[in-house]
Amino acid sequence: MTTSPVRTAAANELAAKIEARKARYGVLGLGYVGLPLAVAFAQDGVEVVGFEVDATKVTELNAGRSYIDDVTSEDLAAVVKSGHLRATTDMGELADCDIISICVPTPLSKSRDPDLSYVDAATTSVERCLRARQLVILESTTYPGMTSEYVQPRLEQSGLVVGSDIWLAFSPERVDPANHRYGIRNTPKVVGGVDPVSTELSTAFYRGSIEHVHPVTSASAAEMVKLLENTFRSVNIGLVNEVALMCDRLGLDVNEIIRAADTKPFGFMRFDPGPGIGGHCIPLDPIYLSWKLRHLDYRARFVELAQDVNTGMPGYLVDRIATALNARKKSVNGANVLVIGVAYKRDVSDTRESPALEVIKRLEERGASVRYADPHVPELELAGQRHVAVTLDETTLRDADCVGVTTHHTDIDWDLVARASSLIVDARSVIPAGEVRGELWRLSGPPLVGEGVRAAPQVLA
Ligand code: SAJ
Repeated sequence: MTTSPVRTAAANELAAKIEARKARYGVLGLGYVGLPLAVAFAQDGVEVVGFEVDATKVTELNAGRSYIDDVTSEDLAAVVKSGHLRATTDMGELADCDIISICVPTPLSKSRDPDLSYVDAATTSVERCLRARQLVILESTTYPGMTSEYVQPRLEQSGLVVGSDIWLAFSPERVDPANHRYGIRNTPKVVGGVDPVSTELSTAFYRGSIEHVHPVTSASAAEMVKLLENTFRSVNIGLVNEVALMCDRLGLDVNEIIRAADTKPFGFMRFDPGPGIGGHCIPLDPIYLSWKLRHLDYRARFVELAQDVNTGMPGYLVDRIATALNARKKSVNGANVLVIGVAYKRDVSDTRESPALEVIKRLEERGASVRYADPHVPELELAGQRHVAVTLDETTLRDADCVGVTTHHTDIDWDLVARASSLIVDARSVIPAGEVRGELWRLSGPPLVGEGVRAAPQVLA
């Protein structure tokens, strides 16, 4: 690695360690972001120490048992066995790490403001062990400016100076749960330091195990990149959800419209309407942006509008279920409703912010008796009540007055659901219409009934 005149001797010392892959790496927070990161670097021979406040997770990890869907126990056990990865609850060991990535949650508080308590606790742990020649990289999604305005002053209380004694950067996580095509190594990594040397050192470090690293000019820029990415998704999902509401009033099947628009080979990117948005990112991250901008006397209108539309979808779906029942002279009150899929998206087991939970809550408030089926979520706690998933079989389906589809896992037998259900409200357009024996309602458009569907409108020659 070439030495840069801007660098201090301490920086060159760390740069040399990074180049020799001798820099000890500490990952603070071993969840869906931290664990894959720790394992990837450990697999490349970097000595990695994983830090977790949850002792149970530490025990599981050191026994080679993974609790993250995207990390196999086999991969984890191999790096634990080789001694390249070890987990601990002892934050004091951060002092021995040359590079520290902070991968802790950044949820919202009850008042829907940024909840920085996890980052605050992590920063305190780092502060207590801070020494010269350490590089700290924040990966937790946050508002633009947080790394330089909040974390940097905290670290410099030690008297160490960022940019000469220690270094500080932000690098947004880009983990897409259940995405088997893109993982840590082949997902380009954006990184921005609070100073040029911090950018150089963190870029060099990540390049050791990540194929493409994209440096930007500041930590704030890197923070904003992440928020653009997730706001882009929230707004586009909000758009198609609003198109679903429009199509309902137009008597059109929104999924037919989207499939047709998606034939356009340029200038269109498909998103699909659904029961709302869940997960730890898309529903929350854009609010970090609008919150920050409000403090700069600016209203992030698209963020707020998308939020309004997306958070309105669970209620819309419940109303559609009520309409479908009413059409059969049944009411929601007293109806047996089976909800299929409570994870926040297909093929994951995570239920955080899942819109299906809001759907269940609203159905129960309207007097329905609700059961759920989800092969990825064996049990669920809702409003202090423990719900156990039912088996998705012919009996369960036949017993339901209405089946609501909220998560379209690929390992569910949707043909069975189509054949055995008398009434389906499908928020994911996953039910094969040709198999329907009862009545199928999608998010918009007239219901499809009987043995299969009404003949699709003839496309004019
Ligand atoms: N959803 C729709 N319609 C769509 C796409 C998604 O209703 O067309 C819903 C999903 O069902 C889910 C929610 O939106 O409830 C979020 O889905 P997602 O896949 O966009 O979000 P995450 O949190 O699983 O992962 C995303 C990553 N996903 C993709 O880019 C596909 C990526 O944006 C981030 O790396 C990640 O959030 C993060 O950690 O920020």
